[in-house]
Amino acid sequence: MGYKVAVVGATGNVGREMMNVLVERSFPADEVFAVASRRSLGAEVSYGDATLKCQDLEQFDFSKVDICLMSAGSSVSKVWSPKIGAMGAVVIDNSSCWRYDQDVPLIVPEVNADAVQGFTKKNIIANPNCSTAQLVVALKPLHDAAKIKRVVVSTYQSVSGAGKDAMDELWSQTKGKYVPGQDVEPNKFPKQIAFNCIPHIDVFMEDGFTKEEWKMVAETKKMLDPSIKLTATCVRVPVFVGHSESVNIEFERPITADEARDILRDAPGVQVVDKREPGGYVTPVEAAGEFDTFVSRIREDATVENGLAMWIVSDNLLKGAALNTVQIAETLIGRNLLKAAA
Ligand code: 11C
Repeated sequence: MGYKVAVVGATGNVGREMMNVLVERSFPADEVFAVASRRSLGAEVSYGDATLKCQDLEQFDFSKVDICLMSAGSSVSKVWSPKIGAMGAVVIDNSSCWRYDQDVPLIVPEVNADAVQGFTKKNIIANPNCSTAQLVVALKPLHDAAKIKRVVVSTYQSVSGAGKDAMDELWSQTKGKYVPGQDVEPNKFPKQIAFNCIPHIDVFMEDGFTKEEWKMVAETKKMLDPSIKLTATCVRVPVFVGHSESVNIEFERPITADEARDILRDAPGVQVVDKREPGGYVTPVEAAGEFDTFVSRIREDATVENGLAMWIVSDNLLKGAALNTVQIAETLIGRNLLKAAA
């Protein structure tokens, strides 16, 4: 017997990808429900060959589902995840609302699958921020091998991380640059995104870092090791899908670029593409639509002791969101932690 699954926020970028990933991975679902706010009532989303009509979040009976994949933003999750959890469904939430709650596990299955057991306190499991998910997938096997002391990361994040309207803004603003009188003013972004880069994602914090940068620190510590020091600069770039990261890592023990390449080749969820020639690396265009995280440009960084530099790219809507959420559900099933309702 399979599971009954609700996807909340089904009409968003991530919600639609959740539907696709459930199908692509042959998730053992008997029934899948598309749920969204009243605004999207009646909207249709694809689930394989089927078309599902969105049901109203306020009216939906969550007691009939086993798992709720939630991608409706923090304010919706704050109200609804505890209610849905109390009705017996396990909520796997893609927002930042529950990630830092000590009673809620924050999970990337390749990194800390064992921590998933802690979900029973609230019946909620958190999915990390997209830029952290792809980073820790690559850091974990290297940390196991040579113990990471410090990480310096600069991100090049695609506009899909900011939602469908943000993708539309990049598209129309880019076209508008070529058509006299059709200039599109910044709206979703604080500055022009077409043909530009913006060193600002999420809100500013008191210390001058942005919340996106803070999330990378807090989430890496929670999932991988609180002793790791990490500093981030997060930048929005005019790319539709796929986040890229330039990463410098300082280890406690020596590790060569060749050793790191071999370790990463064996790591789950990672592909190494690292030919030292033109095009011998992965860019976001190639990573889009792929489940794996790609690591390229691995080299020794002689400016610090035991240093490595690398380039990490992944589909932010997949490993950074929908795929990881479904993998968490698969982890629960694989460990017999999820019971299908009769
Ligand atoms: C972005 N990383 O690219 C963000 C999107 O905390 O889940 C995801 C925000 C989050 O804008």
